[in-house]
Amino acid sequence: MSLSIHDSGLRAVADKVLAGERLSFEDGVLLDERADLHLLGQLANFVRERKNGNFAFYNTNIHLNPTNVCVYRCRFCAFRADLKDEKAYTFTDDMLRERVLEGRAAGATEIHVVGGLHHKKSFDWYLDVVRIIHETCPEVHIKAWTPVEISWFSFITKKPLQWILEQMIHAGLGSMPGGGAEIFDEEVRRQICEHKADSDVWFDVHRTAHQLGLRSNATMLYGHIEQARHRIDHLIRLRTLQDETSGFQTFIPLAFHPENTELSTLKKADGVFDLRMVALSRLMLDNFDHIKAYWIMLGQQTAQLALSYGADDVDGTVVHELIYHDAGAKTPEGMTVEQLHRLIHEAGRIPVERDTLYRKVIRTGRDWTVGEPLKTTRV
Ligand code: V47
Ligand code: SF4
Repeated sequence: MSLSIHDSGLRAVADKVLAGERLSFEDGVLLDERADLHLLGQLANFVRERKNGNFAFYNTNIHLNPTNVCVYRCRFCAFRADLKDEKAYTFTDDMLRERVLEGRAAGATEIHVVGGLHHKKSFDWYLDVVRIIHETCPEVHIKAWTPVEISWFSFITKKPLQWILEQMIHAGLGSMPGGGAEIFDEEVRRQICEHKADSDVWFDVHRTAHQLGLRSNATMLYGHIEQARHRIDHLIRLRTLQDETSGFQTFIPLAFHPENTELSTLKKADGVFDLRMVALSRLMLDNFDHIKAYWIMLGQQTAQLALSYGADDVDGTVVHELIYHDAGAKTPEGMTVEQLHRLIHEAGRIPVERDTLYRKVIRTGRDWTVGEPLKTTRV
């Protein structure tokens, strides 16, 4: 690949990428602060195609946020409510069954479950959320709870994280989503979400989950008060745990949406910032197989572009998303498989439906079987 780069520092970093060498913290900060979008995109696309060829993955999924009542008050969150708020809600068992049956009727292979930390609900209630979903549709994969929730369950039961995860697995938990990561830097975290699980706890939960055989995802919330050094530190902390466990599947950079939050005076990240974050993630996370351009958050057009800036996955049909829509996201609340196919084809990529564990889905209408895990080149 021929690149015209005049800055000798950036040239050295680009040479490392092309040679498949790992980037350091300093390399990452240099790229974040000095590389233009075009260079980041060219390098990230090179790595993306080396790992995942021309494929772009999606899944057929549905979201369920069982309650928005939450004891915490993260400053970036527009979703949470106090118990007595007009917008507070909590699902009944019948509502859970109805939601999963609705997903099943639409052919969903996955249900993504996260919510608030409801101080009047016991651990058994949260366990029952998983159990009821699993008993209603055992074939649907349950991707549920962030370390913030798992550590809350540990706090209210006084039981170790491992015990909590084992109970959840027994009830039907299949994997964990990537939320609750925000920014790991302790000072930034103190300013945006002071009381909730700290970064050590976040990593303890994922490490324990990986040791129990669960796969999980990881995220980073960018575009608020953090700076380049915090973003790169965040990515390197994730890369370090991945070296140890290989349990992460996908990384999802998440742009902060300020509307209806305590940080509403901040400006939302623009498309250039979004694409830069997708590309930087691809370049720093050399041991992650997949980078997800979450279309709900990016918008469909930026998600299409992101497929040439390092991303190889667009998430899924995502029916019933609330966290971003409460914070002002203007994207639709869901997309059909046909729309996702069109989005991916128009971006020049080949759509492949995957299940949560990145196995190829072979579909007949609303029913499916899965093939072998899809091959990604580890370089
Ligand atoms: O942890 C909350 C973020 C996350 C806002 O694993 C906000 O496949 C922007 O983790 N503006 C939850 N972001 C969503 C999440 C996720 C999404 C899609 C796929 C997967 C996966 C995981 O959303 C939270 C927080 O970082 N968030 N409020 C907001 N106003
Ligand atoms: Fe609660 Fe999660 Fe919102 Fe924080 S981000 S206030 S933990 S629902």
